[in-house]
Amino acid sequence: MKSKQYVFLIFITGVLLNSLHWDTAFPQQSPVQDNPVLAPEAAVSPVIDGIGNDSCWQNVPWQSIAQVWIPYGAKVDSNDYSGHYKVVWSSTTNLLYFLVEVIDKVFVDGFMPGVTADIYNFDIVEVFIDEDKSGGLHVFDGKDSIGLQWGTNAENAFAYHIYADFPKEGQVTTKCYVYDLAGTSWSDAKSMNYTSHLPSFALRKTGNKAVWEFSLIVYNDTYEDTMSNKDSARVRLHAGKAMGLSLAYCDNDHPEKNPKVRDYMFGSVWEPSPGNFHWMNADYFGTVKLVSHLPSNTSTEQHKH
Ligand SMILES: [Ca+2]
Ligand SMILES: [Ca+2]
Ligand SMILES: [Ca+2]
Ligand SMILES: [Ca+2]
Repeated sequence: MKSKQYVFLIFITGVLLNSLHWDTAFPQQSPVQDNPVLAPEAAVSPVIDGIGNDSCWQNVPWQSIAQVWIPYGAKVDSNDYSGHYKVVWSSTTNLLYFLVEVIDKVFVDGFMPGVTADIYNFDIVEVFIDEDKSGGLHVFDGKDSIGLQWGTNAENAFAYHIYADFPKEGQVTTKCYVYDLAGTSWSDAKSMNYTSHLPSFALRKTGNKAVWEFSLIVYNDTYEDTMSNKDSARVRLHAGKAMGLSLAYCDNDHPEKNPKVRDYMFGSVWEPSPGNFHWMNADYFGTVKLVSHLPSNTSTEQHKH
């Protein structure tokens, strides 16, 4: 009995020392989004104007976009970048709605498809969604070894890269360009224009704060851009539905440099080193669960910012 107690004491001491060591090694753990993120139903859909004063956004907790995926684990000053988001849904419109708020020292735009550097080298928001939460690779409709390395269905999950020119101070833009990669291999890689997947969009800039407000159609993995009836791949949203979901922000603070190269990529969930796996693999996505209402004990504080 005594020796058992002794072993237990050793064990507990080990656990405590280990946790102390953990805190020392990672003194300021960056927050992650809730697991799962609970998305309440919007009784009234938001007005898409880049202002988060709609009733549906009230009392919905912010979800942090604070993990540094590129360069992995880098320390970043909060006035260089900080960002967070909210998500709700509507059974009436059958859409998801996002509100994304970012503080960024310098906003960099000027992206032109096929002309400038790739879209992720500009200040953009990314939404990663895996409708059936299957996880897995989602780069190409690959066969054989390509399929093993890059996936057998590019639409297994979507990596929406959402670009818009920044409007003038205090102004709003409703024009965006949404991109993801598809095709059967790198030699056949296609730049898909998925702008139509966001039926409404607004980006407003005030000082060093930018607010994105937009709706998103949810498609399942049978989606093909060549479909004559894309609605056949559209998912009916309902309370209780769980999906893979993460958000990210690519940050470039150097408008003078050409070609553009992003400084950082931030994500809403943890990724293992060396980071930046979401564009390839839905295994790393977080989870959103659609609910009718948030539980009444949900904090309305911005507890993670
Ligand atoms: Ca609004
Ligand atoms: Ca920045
Ligand atoms: Ca999937
Ligand atoms: Ca920036």
